[in-house]
Amino acid sequence: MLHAESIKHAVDQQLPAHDGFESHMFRIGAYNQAVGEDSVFALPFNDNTMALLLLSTPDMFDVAFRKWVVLKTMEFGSFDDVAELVSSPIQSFLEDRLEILREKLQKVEENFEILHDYSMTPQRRPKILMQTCGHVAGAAFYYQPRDFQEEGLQWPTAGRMGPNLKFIGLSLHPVYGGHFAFRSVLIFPNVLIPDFQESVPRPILTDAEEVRTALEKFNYNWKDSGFRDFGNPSRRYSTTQMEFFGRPVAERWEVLRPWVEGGAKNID
Ligand code: B12
Repeated sequence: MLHAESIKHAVDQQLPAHDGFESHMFRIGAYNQAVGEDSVFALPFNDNTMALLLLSTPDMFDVAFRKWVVLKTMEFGSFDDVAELVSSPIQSFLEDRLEILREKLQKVEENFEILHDYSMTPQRRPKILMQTCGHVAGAAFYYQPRDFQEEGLQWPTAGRMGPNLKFIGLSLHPVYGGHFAFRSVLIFPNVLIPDFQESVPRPILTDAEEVRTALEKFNYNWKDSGFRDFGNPSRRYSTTQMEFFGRPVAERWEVLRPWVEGGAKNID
């Protein structure tokens, strides 16, 4: 366990809370049990294998990413040049941070794999289900639609989601409500933690009707970010951040222009 703690410590030093990161430990077996041992989502590691779930809180965007955008603008010469050359800014920012983490981690534990929220198999299936990881690691309570269906209640209403979209579940964080995102999972195949007991996630909402409303907001109106406010979060995304994540990818850079061109009055 000492080795596992020192790995977590190294990760938390590279991705600290003041830069908007959190890490949560769990055993792969706890995840596999939740998704189903025989499910296509089960991960091929020993049950006792150590894993660390990384998530981002409001400060990742509003503090760390913002600094990165300013530095990149200086490096490339202008905001327009960065916007043209970097097509996925959040992904690039995270890759930069994870690259540094990778180097530092080598000194503590050489063997590890990283899966991201966007990692897909060749069949376009997610390699890992982040909301399930969040729940089993005790980081955020995962509200699944099927747990809130009741007899005689036709819910969710059929046909309201777009083509090929499912009515999906929502995770809520005890401090940030929906103002956070899952990012990556680090898996350490050589580190076994059989005695580790995952934290139990704290239920955030108690009323089933409120859960259904939160899930509807998340599935039907996610662009206005209203779903993020369920559970009375004590820290929230800035207006810039909500606007950024509510826009299509191609329009996102424009939201950031005031950070480098607008001066202090545009900072929220
Ligand atoms: C595919 C996907 C999409 C697709 C399709 C969405 C759809 N509506 O159909 C697209 C690209 C459109 C999309 C859009 C968005 N997404 Co999306 N998406 C995903 C992704 C990659 C996979 C989800 C998935 O397919 N799950 C598969 C199903 C089968 O999983 P499941 O229902 O949970 O089933 C498992 C559990 O039930 C488990 N299980 C069984 N029993 C038990 C018991 C317990 C106790 C537990 C814990 C588990 C468990 O076993 C099942 C599998 O065998 C995840 C990231 C990830 N890698 O997980 C993000 C994710 C779900 N999306 C997220 C978000 C925020 C969004 C957007 C709002 C993003 C945006 N700003 O653009 C939008 C709109 C969301 C919406 N409501 O539609 C967040 C949700 C965060 C949260 N707080 O919950 C995630 C987690 C990404 C992240 N980085 O945080 N998304």
